[in-house]
Amino acid sequence: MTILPPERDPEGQRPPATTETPSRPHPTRREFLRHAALFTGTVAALGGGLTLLTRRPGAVDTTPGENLVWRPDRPLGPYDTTEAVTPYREATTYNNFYEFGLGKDDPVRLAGSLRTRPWTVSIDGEVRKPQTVDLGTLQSWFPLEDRIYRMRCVEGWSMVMPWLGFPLAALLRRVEPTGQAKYVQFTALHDPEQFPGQRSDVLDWPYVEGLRLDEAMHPLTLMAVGLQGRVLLPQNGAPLRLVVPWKYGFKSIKSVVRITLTREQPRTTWSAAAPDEYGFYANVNPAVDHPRWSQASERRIGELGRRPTLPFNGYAEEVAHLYAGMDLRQFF
Ligand SMILES: Nc1nc2c(c(=O)[nH]1)N[C@H]1C(S)=C(S)[C@@H](COP(=O)(O)O)O[C@H]1N2
Ligand SMILES: [Mo]
Repeated sequence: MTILPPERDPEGQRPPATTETPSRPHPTRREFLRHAALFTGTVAALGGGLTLLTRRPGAVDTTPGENLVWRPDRPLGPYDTTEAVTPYREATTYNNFYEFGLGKDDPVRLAGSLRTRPWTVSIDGEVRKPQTVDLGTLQSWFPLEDRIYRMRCVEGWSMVMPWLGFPLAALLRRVEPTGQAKYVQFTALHDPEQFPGQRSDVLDWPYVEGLRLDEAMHPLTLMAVGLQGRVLLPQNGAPLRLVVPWKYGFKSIKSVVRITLTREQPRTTWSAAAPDEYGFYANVNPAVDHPRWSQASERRIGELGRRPTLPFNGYAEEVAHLYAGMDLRQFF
């Protein structure tokens, strides 16, 4: 398979990350949000060449991530998309992970500073069996499943990601939510030694996200430990990240260290940072524009041009019932 070099900043005409000198004062949150508006949006179609996408990534090599047990030729499951998988190189070099910085290539450049082993995850709050477990132990509880999902960033680009992971529902059942549990909060690692981006205050660290319990229990909701047959790389949220494919990408929190079941709707990083722009639900909805840009279409990384965005990112049949009677326009 031919893999073209990663596109440089296809979403905007931001200068290369090297011009962001560390001596520059940290942008305030307002500045950052304004910048984000400039970086995203209209010039998407200029990026990229025509990348030849294969239906299946084919042979799995062992670098840079270790192999996981993966069967690229397995029959497709009910939740898999048959759309072309985004080349591994693109999926691992064009990332949003503000703990490493704001640039799309900051995560891959700086990923070496994250130590993903040993790693422990605490599960607490409204559960009968709260516990803190080593990731290896946690993983040994569940068989890994292979899911090929669409991923749609609120910035207007998307990818197709073959994840390896286990349903969050399996983990939640194991810790036995109490009758009071209504929501799940996820917390990412907070360690400025390992995450250079946390030395600036562009966001309130740690990054936190949340789901309603029924969303968390939905079979589509995955805790991923691998991507395209390899152990998850730091830039994709190693060693454990949430994947909620019908919601904008920012809900799929990376490098999770804590899962807390709560009675009240938990705080989430982006809705707290800009409540007029990002909501708790954040379901992909082409009919509701972000205040500063349209959500009607998206650019699939590796493709030319734009394609229409689908309600619930194409998973309406699976998840629309979760929101029956709710005002879909509130979702920002
Ligand atoms: N902890 C953490 N998780 C995060 C982010 C982040 O900055 N920090 N960015 C989010 C956003 S905006 C997107 S689009 C996806 C990107 O996932 P990917 O880089 O694996 O494609 O991760 C999400 N998870
Ligand atoms: Mo995103």
